[in-house]
Amino acid sequence: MKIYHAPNSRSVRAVWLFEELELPYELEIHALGDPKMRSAEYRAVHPMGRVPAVVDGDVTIFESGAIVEYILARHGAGRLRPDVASPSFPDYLQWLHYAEGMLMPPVNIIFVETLFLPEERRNQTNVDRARKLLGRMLDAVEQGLEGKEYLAGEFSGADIMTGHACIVSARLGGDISDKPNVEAYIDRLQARPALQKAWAVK
Ligand SMILES: N[C@@H](CCC(=O)N[C@@H](CS)C(=O)NCC(=O)O)C(=O)O
Repeated sequence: MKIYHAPNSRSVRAVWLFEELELPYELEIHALGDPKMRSAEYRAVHPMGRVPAVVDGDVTIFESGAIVEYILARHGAGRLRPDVASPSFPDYLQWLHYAEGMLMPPVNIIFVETLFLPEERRNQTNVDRARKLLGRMLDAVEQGLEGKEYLAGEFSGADIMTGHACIVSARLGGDISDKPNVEAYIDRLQARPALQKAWAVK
């Protein structure tokens, strides 16, 4: 299988997933902002010219959450997701989708307003509002982790999605000083060899 990846982007989630599952993969590495990501050739893989995308034989799939669900369903052999009948299955699904649904929208605003835009076009009001919202979104993760090491009990695809979003949130100045569960969770995830390998791909 092939992963379309850009270092320090959401495609770390796909590489992390393959590493956790010890599945073989080849990489096509892009640099964020490289015009090649908007080429007709790459848009045939991902119509928005983004990462991650995965090619598996005649299947091409994009959206990190969909990639996690697809790989676990077709190649996971029951690993990294609870059985549908398990009491933790709803938690698994909920937290798998929480990353892109709730955490990443304010993270995107903070990224654009603090790093992407030239200084003269940045708007501090938008940053402050997004950081406040992100804090509230992370409160739910704090509660979701109460009494647990991982969001669905055992480590799962939900942690690859929402765990990665928590790490990025903290890096972009989301305040986790009042969120000890999230802080410890981030440390626990960062200690996983599979994530360390995924961060190291350049
Ligand atoms: N919801 C999508 C977001 C994909 C996305 O926006 N990826 C960013 C990297 S984090 C990207 O490829 N940006 C390149 C660009 O906009 O040119 C997912 O989870 O896969």
